[in-house]
This record gives sequence, C-alpha cells and structure tokens, in this order.
Amino acid sequence: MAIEQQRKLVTSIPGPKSQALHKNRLEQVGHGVGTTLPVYIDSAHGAILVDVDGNQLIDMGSGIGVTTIGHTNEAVVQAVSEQVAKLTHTLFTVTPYLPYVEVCEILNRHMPGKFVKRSALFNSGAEAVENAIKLARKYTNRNEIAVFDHAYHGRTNLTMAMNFKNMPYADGFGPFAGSVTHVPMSYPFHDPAGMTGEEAATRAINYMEKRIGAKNLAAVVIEPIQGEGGFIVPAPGFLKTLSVWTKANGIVLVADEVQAGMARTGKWFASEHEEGFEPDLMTIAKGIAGGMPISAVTGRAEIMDSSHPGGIGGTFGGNPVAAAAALAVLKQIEAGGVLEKAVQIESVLKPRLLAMQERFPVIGEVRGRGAMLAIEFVQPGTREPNAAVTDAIMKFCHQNGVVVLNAGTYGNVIRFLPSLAISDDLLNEAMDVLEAGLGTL
Ligand code: PLZ
Repeated sequence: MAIEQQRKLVTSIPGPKSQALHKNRLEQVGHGVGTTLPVYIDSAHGAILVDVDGNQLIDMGSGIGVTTIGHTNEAVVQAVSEQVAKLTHTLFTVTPYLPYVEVCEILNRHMPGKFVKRSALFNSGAEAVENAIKLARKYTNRNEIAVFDHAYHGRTNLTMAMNFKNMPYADGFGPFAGSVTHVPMSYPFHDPAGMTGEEAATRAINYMEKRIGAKNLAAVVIEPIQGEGGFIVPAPGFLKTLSVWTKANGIVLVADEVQAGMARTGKWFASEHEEGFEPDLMTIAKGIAGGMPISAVTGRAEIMDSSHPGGIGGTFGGNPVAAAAALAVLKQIEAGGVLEKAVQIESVLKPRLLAMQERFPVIGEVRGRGAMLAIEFVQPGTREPNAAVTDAIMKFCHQNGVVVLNAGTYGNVIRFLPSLAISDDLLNEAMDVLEAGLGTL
C-alpha cells in the first residue's frame, strides 16, 4: 500500500470523524478497554498511520513494539495473503502444518545458549509466559516463581499476579494466583549511587533466599529490559549474576523478551547484550509477526520436553496465517540489515534526546537500547517522578501528529518504539515535535 512517509495534519487531532466514531465506540465497547489516543486508524504503512480524517501520524509506538518490521510490510502482506487463501486452521495438535515448525526452527536457531532448543507457539505474550511457567514447574517439580519490581507480564490471572502495578492491571480483579514473589530490580537511576549490577543482583538473591528459599523456586522471570516498567536497563553484571545463581540452584531462568526482543534492541534478543546471561527459556511475542497475533516459548529441549504429550496446546496457537507472517519477519531479520537499522535509529534518537536533557531539567534520564528508548521525567533537580509533565508532553505530541506512549511505575516515562522501517527524517521530525513540546513548558 503506497502511503507517503510523511506527517500531514488536515484537521485537529482527534478530527471530526474520529470524534464521532469515538462517541459511538463508548456506546458499544466496554469502558474497561482504554484508549491512549482516540484517533481511529484506517490504514498504515512503514512508520505512518493514516486516520479516518486523512491525517498522517508518525508512529513512534508501533502498537507497543509490534510492527517492528513496519506497518503493512510487503513480505508480510504477501505471506499472509497467500497463506489465508491456502489454509487458515487445522489446530496444530490435531493435524499439523509446516509454517508452525518452520517458525520454531528459526527461533531455535537464534536463541542464545549452547544447548539443544525447542519451541512451542501460542497467541499472546501472556499466554507464552503462562506456558513457560507451566513447563518450569513441571520440569523442576517446584512451585514458587520470582519476578521483579516494575515488571509487566500480562493480563491473565497468573500474569496479573506477576505484574508490579496494581493500577490499572489488577485493581479489583483478584483473587490472584499464589506462589509469586516480587524481588528488587536493578534500577540504576533510583538505586543508591554507585550500586553495581552485581550488588543489585546480590540484593535480589538475598531476598529470594530469605523470602522464598532457592530450593523452592521453579523459575525466575525477568525482562532483560523492562518494558511497561519504563525501559529500565539493569546495571551491567546484574543479569549475569542472576544467571549464575539460578544455574547453581537448579532454577529455570525465563527471559521475557516479549517487548525487548525480536530485533528491537539491535540484536535478535535483548538478553544477548549481557555476556554470561544465559536464560533457559524465552517468551517471545509482539514484534515477531508484523502485527499478527502469535507468541512462542523457546528454550532448553529438556525443559520444553518435560510436559507429557498433550499438556501444552490451545486452539489457535501458532495459527497458519500468523505463522506465515512470523516467517516473513524472521526471514527478513535473517537476511540482514534489520538489526543494523535498530542501531541506526539509536544513533539518531539518542543524541537528540541527550541534547534535550541538557536543555530541559525535567528530563532526568535518557535510556534504552536500539529502537527501544525512553526519557524519564522528574521534578527538576530531583529524581521525583513528574507525571504531569509527561502527560502534557504526550498530549502535545499527539496533537501534533506524533504517536508516543508512556510507561513507568509512576507514569513518568515516555518511550519510543518506532518501526525499524522509519526514515531518519521522520525520526528527526518526531524529535522536533517533542522538543517544541518541551519548549512550551
Ligand atoms: N511481557 C514484557 O510487554 C505486553 C501490554 C499492552 P500480551 N505489554 C503490552 C496492554 O495494555 O495490555 C507484555 C510485555 C511483556 C508480556 C506481555 C503480555 O503480552 O501479548 O499483551 O499478552
């Protein structure tokens, strides 16, 4: 689909057609389903969204890191069109089909770690996390799960218990799954000055040993860069130290790569940025299939095989059309140039963000890797969260045709997850809008 890769505003945002649609939506759709920006999108290509009023918006969120390869990526469109005309469903556990196996093969090839790997496919990130935990429990014959402060893992009953924030994810939705304990994360911007990754890991390990007991732990689940928590990159040494401890204690280490994975940080998986960090299982979703719903658990064959046959499944998991889309994305990453694009995006965005931090003392920190970058807003001169400024800047960006998303336990982070198809010009234009917004404070 030919959509010119440029920002174009023809009405105010949201425009009149979006406003009318939104009014009806509020009549038709349950109000628990939220809206960041009530602009109704009609079509998209690359890094540009076209709304029903004809406005063209720069997409700096990719639907929370999903259309990493770009909206309506040609190879994905072709693969989906061909597959949908050929076969849409059998249920893999009834009568199998090839694309499912091919996706597993590519994931197994690229997951780091010198051991035999296998994969299983599901529909959503939360479902992948649930299945990773089922397998870790079955394999270890233990119950307890440790997760981290500021974590996010989904909206199912188990994953609600694993999230850090009560609002909006859990409030009033209990009772929640038990045997889940939160432990302190490495959060360099808020940890005591000079705290190393090893020290932060020791803090977490001590907590797990005292509070849970290493021998009771089936799994430690960690996002190598926390997504919803605000793109928190743990201090160097943190992930490795954890990894050494889980290995020594027979605990399954699960890297939740749902948001940080799949080429976004300039490597296949964000876990690869820290040498010596060796997860046993990975959960993968979002950016794997250019917008089609599919997720995976990939990991050590002996853990993946620990379930009795029939213990793992689901009607739609690894659906042929979604699997075909995933194959189209994975083959492009394998062909080269995609990971480099994430690094290139960082080289454009990061200097711009750091220059803004110099000028505007409300920016406390710029962080992230590749095309997964964020700024944390503070009360000037402190590290206290500044959600009011975050909201004002978000609103300014939205009204000026740049879709940005917030994040963070205190709602004081703006994150950037552009598609890797975005041009340097569009990135710079998005940064110009952000900078203009900061100038209005
Ligand atoms: N693990 C690390 O980031 C999804 C949530 C969007 P699902 N994050 C976006 C929303 O408001 O629901 C996520 C994640 C990490 C797991 C998940 C869950 O993935 O595909 O949304 O289930």
